Amino acid sequence: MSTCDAGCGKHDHRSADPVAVEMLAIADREQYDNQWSRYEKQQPQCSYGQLGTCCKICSMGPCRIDPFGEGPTQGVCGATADTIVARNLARMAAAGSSSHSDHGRKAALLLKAVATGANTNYQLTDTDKLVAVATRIGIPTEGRGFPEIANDLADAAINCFGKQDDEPIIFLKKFMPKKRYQHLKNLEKTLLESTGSVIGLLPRGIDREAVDILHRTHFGCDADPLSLIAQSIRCSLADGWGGSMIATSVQDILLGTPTIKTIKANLGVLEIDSVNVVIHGHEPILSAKIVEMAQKPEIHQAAVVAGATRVNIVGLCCTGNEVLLRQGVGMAGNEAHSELAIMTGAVDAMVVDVQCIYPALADLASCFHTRFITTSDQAKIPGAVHIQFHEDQADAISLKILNEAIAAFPRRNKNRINIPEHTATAMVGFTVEEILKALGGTPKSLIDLILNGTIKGVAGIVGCNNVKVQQDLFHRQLTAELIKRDILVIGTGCWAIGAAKAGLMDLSAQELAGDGLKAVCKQLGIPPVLHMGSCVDCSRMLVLAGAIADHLDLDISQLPLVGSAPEWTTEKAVAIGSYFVGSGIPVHLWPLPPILGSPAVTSILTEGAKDLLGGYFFVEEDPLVAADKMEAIIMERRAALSI
Ligand code: BF8
Repeated sequence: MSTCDAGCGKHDHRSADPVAVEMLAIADREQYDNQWSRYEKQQPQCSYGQLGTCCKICSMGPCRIDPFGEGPTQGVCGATADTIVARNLARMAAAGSSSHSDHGRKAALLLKAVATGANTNYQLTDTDKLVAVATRIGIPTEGRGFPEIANDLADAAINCFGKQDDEPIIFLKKFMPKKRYQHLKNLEKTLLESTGSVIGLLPRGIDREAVDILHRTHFGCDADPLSLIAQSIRCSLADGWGGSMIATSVQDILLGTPTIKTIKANLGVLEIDSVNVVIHGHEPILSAKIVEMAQKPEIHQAAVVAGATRVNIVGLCCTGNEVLLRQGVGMAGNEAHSELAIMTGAVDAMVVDVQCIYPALADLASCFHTRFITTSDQAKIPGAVHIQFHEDQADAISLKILNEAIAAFPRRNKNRINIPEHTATAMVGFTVEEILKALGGTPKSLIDLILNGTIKGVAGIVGCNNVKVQQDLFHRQLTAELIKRDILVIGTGCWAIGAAKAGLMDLSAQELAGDGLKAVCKQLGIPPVLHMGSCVDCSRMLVLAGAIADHLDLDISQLPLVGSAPEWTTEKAVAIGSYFVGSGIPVHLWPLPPILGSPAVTSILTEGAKDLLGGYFFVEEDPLVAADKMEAIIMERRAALSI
């Protein structure tokens, strides 16, 4: 499987990244199992699953509905394709929201421990952000000490997870722009009047909305697609404006708010003479500490004694994004690079926390000297070395992990080392704070540029890699096409890593932008594609959208903003897409979500949502056509605002 389907022999249809192609040639030669080879063995994949019409919620099933009318039209209990698809989608949103939010919970609990002095391994690093977030939430700050403020903020955040009253969670209430909040409140009222039933959209509790989905999708409960989708949106809003917002805000307070910096991206960040430690997963509470501890003289000394020049920490996926933005750590790659990194033979340890970690990494690591180290009781993988992480022993555990990596270094097989040379340069760290700083402190100049048409609008992109799409191809083509059309592109996650690897975050990418965007980027000294962080940092995009909306006294659904999740893979991406839609932003998706087996669900998400929420989903396979559609949405919104 080394050339394209058309047999042109010129490119590898598995990846658009030449570095990955180089590694895949080695994988083919050495017959290393990988996601592409396993995908091939899975063919043909189940079409009921692809359409979303398989139900295995009770033991009378599994039941399946053929949407083309061949066979039964209901499951044993009478569930239709519409019910089954809506329930499956709701469960995806619940799982995705729970992953982000549980991450946020851990950050909030750590903030509490630091504030009370129970944890001395971490500090209140960004007290400006602490005061800013506390003020926004309505916590008094005047004349109070930082630990006291942090304690109240931690309590407010923790309360968002477990409170039992019906009031919307405080983070959403205070961060969501006024008009959007009011719109959702009014919509709840209108839906109650028109349907006679309660259809809630504003989340009451982060945990509660996920549990609500597990309850209502249990055998014999909610069968109504509209009600199920509304709850999916509500649960996802609890993620975006709650769990993820808490994760981002608290991590900034504890670890520092990222600032603009220039880094290197791709497998070339691995160093032949260094102890290479790849940190992979999502929660920077551990990975940021590993980066910090790697600077200790005793660690450097131990590496030298083992025969290495130094310890070189590099990132993968979203925990990589976190330390990339805060600590300037090189980025080895996105999701589809995780196996390729180990195949270089130069990774001495891969240290993982939670989410997006292939269990296959344990087997692959065992073919090399690589120590594959799991650290979370929530992500244990057979075959891995498990070193349990405890926040209150973070320094000591990080040192232990680093010493494992150093011990592995002398066991490298030099004949099996293949580090691709290439890296791209990327300017990263565009938090809302940094964007506003570059623009003179307020969103006004960005708004003026949008109003006068120099920038047509803003596209927020998030996304993974998905073996069904040529790695990074959609990310590269869509992004390049949007900036060419004077659309500023911001985003997070594995999309951001793909864009960085492609050089789209280098200053030289200014030349690829349309005249208006190019001039702005040159004047500000920034690239036309802005890295805002990890997937929980999609909350930064919400804050930016909210700042623009409030400044103009408009609803987000009126702004020339559009979202995309190309190459999406995970349930977390379903949650992100859903909270964008619930926040009033249309979202492009590729590959197809598992909803097409239900005409009702498809119609609600692609059409009904537009009328009710302003945001909606659309699918498009071709990156250039996707760019056309995204531009058309921006132009439609501009026209409605007469700009
Ligand atoms: O957290 S690491 S594969 S899920 S994009 Fe996608 Fe990448 Fe996972 Fe979002 Ni981030």
